[in-house]
Amino acid sequence: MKRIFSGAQPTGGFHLGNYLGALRNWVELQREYESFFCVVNLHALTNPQDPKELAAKTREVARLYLAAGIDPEVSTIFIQSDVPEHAELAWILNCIARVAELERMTQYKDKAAKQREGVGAGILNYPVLMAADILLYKTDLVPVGHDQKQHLELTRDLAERFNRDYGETFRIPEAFIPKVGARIMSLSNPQKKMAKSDENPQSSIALLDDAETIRRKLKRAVTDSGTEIRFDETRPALTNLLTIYRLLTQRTPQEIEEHFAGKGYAQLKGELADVVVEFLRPFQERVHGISDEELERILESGRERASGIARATMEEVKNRLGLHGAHSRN
Ligand code: AQP
Repeated sequence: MKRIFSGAQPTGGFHLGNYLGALRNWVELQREYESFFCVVNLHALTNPQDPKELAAKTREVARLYLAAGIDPEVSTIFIQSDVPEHAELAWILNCIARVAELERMTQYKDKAAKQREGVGAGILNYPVLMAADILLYKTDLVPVGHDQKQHLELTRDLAERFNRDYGETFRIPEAFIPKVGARIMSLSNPQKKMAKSDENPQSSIALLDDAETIRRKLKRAVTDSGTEIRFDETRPALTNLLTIYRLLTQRTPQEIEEHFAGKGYAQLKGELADVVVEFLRPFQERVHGISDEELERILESGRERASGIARATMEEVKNRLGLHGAHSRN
């Protein structure tokens, strides 16, 4: 069975973009692939975190995976820092990565531009840790949103470089980027993607937002000029709202345009709010229905399964590099 690996950071409010761009596809793919879904808490350290909040968010993201439909009987759910091989392989890959190629990453450039007091080295090295996450599991497919495309290309380059220099070790992974929903845009600025790190809470709908907040955010969402409700690339704010509506109702663009013919933005926003609230209600109930004990049991069994594979890959990598510890000489 081929493998998939993906993850999300336990930072900020997990939003509809994360669900529609990534999580939704994990749920669909999990029965066709041996699946590993990680809460990437080491990635979260690239920005300052409150330790208590980070620990709580890490559990919350694991709950969101389960509530979305990740089945722990068929998929492995685990926390990145529980498997130390992620950081170990990241160091090794850092030694074959070039500073110039990391500096070319658009996400690094965007984040570096925003830092006032010097950019943390972790922000530059972020995609190398992501490469380690993926390569440790000899992953075939990585279901992610569009923003991760460039990082996945870097992962492939690092794997190919390692294989060329030290012998065939890593599988070269492919990205799985959905045709629709790979880039859900901010509600307050349709030129920017919906992001957890956005300082404006109005810009995204968090999966744990209550009904009133969702209605208010959608009511205030920016729109474009023009009145006709139709999918139109020249009207990105409207198209973003329609794309969310499309994915949650599973109706075709034609059906949606017919449905909204002669109606205005207020009607669209109101109906979209109903759809989002109805979608999130059972989802939120499931999040709160998972007991702490059950969650810990799932994460522990995930840690064990992930560790077994990660350890075997690291053994192979160390052998390739001549890093033999005392135990491996016996
Ligand atoms: N707007 C989006 N539309 C579609 N997919 C998205 N993803 C993120 N934003 C969108 C995908 O969600 C997965 C988890 O990504 P993440 O944890 O990095 O979330 P984020 O919202 O991107 O978080 P941040 O804190 O705002 O991080 P930065 O600033 O690093 O982007 C991924 O598969 C991602 O593609």
